[in-house]
Amino acid sequence: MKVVHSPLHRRHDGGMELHRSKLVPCFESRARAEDIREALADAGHALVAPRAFAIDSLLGVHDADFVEFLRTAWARWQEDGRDGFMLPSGFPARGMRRDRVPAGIHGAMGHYAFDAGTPIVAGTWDAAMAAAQCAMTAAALVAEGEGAAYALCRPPGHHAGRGTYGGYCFLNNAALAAQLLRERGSRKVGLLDVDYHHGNGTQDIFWTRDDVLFVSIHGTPDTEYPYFLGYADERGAGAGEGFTLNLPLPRDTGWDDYAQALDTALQAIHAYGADALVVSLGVDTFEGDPISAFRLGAERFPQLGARLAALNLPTVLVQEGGYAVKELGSNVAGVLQAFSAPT
Ligand code: OKP
Ligand code: ZN
Repeated sequence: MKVVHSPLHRRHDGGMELHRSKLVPCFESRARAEDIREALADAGHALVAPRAFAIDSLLGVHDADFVEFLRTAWARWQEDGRDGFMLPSGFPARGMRRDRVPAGIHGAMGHYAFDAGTPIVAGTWDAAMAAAQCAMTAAALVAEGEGAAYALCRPPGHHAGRGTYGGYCFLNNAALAAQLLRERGSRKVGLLDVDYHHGNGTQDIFWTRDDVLFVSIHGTPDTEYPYFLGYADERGAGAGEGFTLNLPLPRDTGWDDYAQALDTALQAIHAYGADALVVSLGVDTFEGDPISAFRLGAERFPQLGARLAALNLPTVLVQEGGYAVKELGSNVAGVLQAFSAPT
C-alpha cells in the first residue's frame, strides 16, 4: 500500500526526558521513523511524499490560537534569550485561571501543554506540520479510491487536543485524517485507537460529535499515562453522547483479553455503520515496549491487521506510538500485511 512519509520528521528531536528518576534520551526518537520506513520499503510498500496542505486545513480540528502558538513558540522562546528545548514549569490546575493565556511564552506554554515531557525544539513545528500533511495525504488517497493507505507520522498525534499538546504529540494526525474524510464524502468515520495509551486528544476533539465514532483500547488510566482521561464511563456529550467508547485494560493484558476488547471495538464500529476507518496505530502494545505494559507478541500484529482489514472499510492507518525501535518496523509491517494481500 502507499506509505506517506516525509524526511522533515528529522527536524524534531526532544533530546532528553525524565524516566524513572533519570534523564534518558527521548523514547520518541528519529530512529523510530527510520526503522519503520526501512521495514516498509523492504516489504515492498510504495513510499510517497505528502501534499502541501496549508495551515488552514488544521482548523477543523484545532483552535486557531493553539496552532499560532505552536507555529511561533520557538521564535518567542529565542526572543526571550533562550536556547535548547522548551518545557513548561507550571500548569493551570484546579482553582487557577484557565480562561486567559498569559502574555509571556512561559505561561503560554503551561496553558497549552498538559505535561512536562513534550519538548518543543527549533524544528518541532516543521516536523509536526509534515506529519499532519502525511496523515491528510493518506486520507485524501483513500477518499480518491485507494482501499487503504498508511501515514508514517512522527511526531505522533493522538494526545493532542483541540487546543492542547502533550504525550510527544502536537497536532492530531488521526483526527485530521478523519476530518478530511468527512469533508470529502464520508458520512460516518470510525476512529479506532489501538495505541497502548489513551488517545485523550482525539477524544477531546470528537467529544460532542456524532459523525466520528471514537473507540479506544488502552492501558487503564488508573495506572497508565495520560491518567486523567480514558475511563469506561466517558461516552461523549451533547450530540456526541454514545459516540465515544473506551475499553481500558489492566497492565499485563495478553492477547486473549486484548482480542476480546478488539472484537467489542470492531463490533461497535460495524454497528455504527461507518463508511470509512481511521486507525491510530500505536504498536506500543508489544511485549518488548520499554514504556508500556501489555504483552502482545510480534506474531499478534499480523492478526491485528487481519481483524482490522476484515471490517472491509476504506482505511487510513496513522502511526502513533511504539518505542521498541528494533522491532518497531517489523511490527508495523505485520499490521499492514493483511491490507496489501490480494483478497
Ligand atoms: C505517547 B504515545 C515522561 C513520562 C510520560 C508519556 C508517554 C507518551 C506516549 N517520561 N510518558 O501514546 O505512544
Ligand atoms: Zn502510546
